[in-house]
Amino acid sequence: MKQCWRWFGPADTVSLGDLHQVGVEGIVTALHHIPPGEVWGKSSIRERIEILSSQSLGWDVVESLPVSEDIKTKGPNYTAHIDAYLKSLENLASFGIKTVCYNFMPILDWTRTDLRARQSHGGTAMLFRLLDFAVFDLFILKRPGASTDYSQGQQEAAAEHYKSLTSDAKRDLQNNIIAGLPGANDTWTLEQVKVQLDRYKSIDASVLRQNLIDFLSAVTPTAERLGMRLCCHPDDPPFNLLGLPRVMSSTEDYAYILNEIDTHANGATLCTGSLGVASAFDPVSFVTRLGHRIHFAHLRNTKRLAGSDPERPDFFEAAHLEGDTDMVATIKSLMKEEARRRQSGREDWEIPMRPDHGQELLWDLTNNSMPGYPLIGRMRGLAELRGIMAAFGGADQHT
Ligand code: DNO
Repeated sequence: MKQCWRWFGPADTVSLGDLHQVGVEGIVTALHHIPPGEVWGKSSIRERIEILSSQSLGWDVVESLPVSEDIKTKGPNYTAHIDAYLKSLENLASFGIKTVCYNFMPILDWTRTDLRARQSHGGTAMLFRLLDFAVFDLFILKRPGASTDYSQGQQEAAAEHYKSLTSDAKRDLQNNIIAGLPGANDTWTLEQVKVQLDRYKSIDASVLRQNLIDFLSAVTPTAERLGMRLCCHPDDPPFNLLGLPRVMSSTEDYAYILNEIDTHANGATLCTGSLGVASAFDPVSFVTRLGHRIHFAHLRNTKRLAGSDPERPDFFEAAHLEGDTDMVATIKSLMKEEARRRQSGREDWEIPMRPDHGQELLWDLTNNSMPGYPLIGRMRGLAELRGIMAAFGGADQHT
């Protein structure tokens, strides 16, 4: 697998030059300053490529070319935003950039309630706790109808918990959830979330799934002609939040979408950390069933905690080899898939991966690292994942 690294552009706290010491082989980045729905112009793309190449690095994966809320909801700017998406794909392809990640989560991208939960080793990890989320939903956002999403017991526990929070803790919780974690398409205020929620009033899972299919029907012919690979990122966490539907939460969800739009240009980002929160998820069977359409892998581990709802478990981001996902088996199956691709002569045999997220460790704790994206924690993750890849001896071993 190609060992890539997510870099957020010139504002990133990690410098590109340092990545050589980490052993990074390729870069995952995006033009985060361009709002969803606008065209990524050639000069902006060229500028980013030049920054990377000045450090002898290339742009392997776009993460993400964001899909706007107007596309997800078929809002008034639908056609203009689809046209902009197509133009951005054309512009990226003109520089040879072929792999493009996106997600189809309504309003919120990845969601955590605590960005820095202290671990027994002294570092920190990110955490999702349904109780905290319920506090936000019921008492901070005060979403109409929210109570139907929580049992009587959960509502009472949330009310108690809310009373115990200081105003700083309430503000932090709100920011963690809606102010946008690194890489999220949008940052929202409470009022804006309410406006967005209104747009989803008549959108249930089947409508959202159809909107995803319509988006893919509109963009994959162009992607196919340009030899590009779109790869949808799963819902994180893989269950509904704020009463909104989520439609890319399981292997079945992927199988359905990949089958509906059955072209190589319509692929998957396998994110073990997102999908692995569901106890039913089996990464090896995901790779066995859908491996030929995996265009990008996020390798990360989560550990479920005893929460209040088995369908919406609490979890924290464990070290890369320590969570519920069997990372050794996952990497082995991905490397077998690479070997199959080589045998069949596929030019895109090598799957770009990145060590997704990391715990904050050592230097990270005092260096303002971005939530989920610290240097040392990710470096530890990459080193461990790389060790597994080396143990399997590269793709040649599997031919
Ligand atoms: C979080 C990321 C996500 C991901 C998007 C893809 O760390 O994995 O924000 O980039 O969902 O569009």
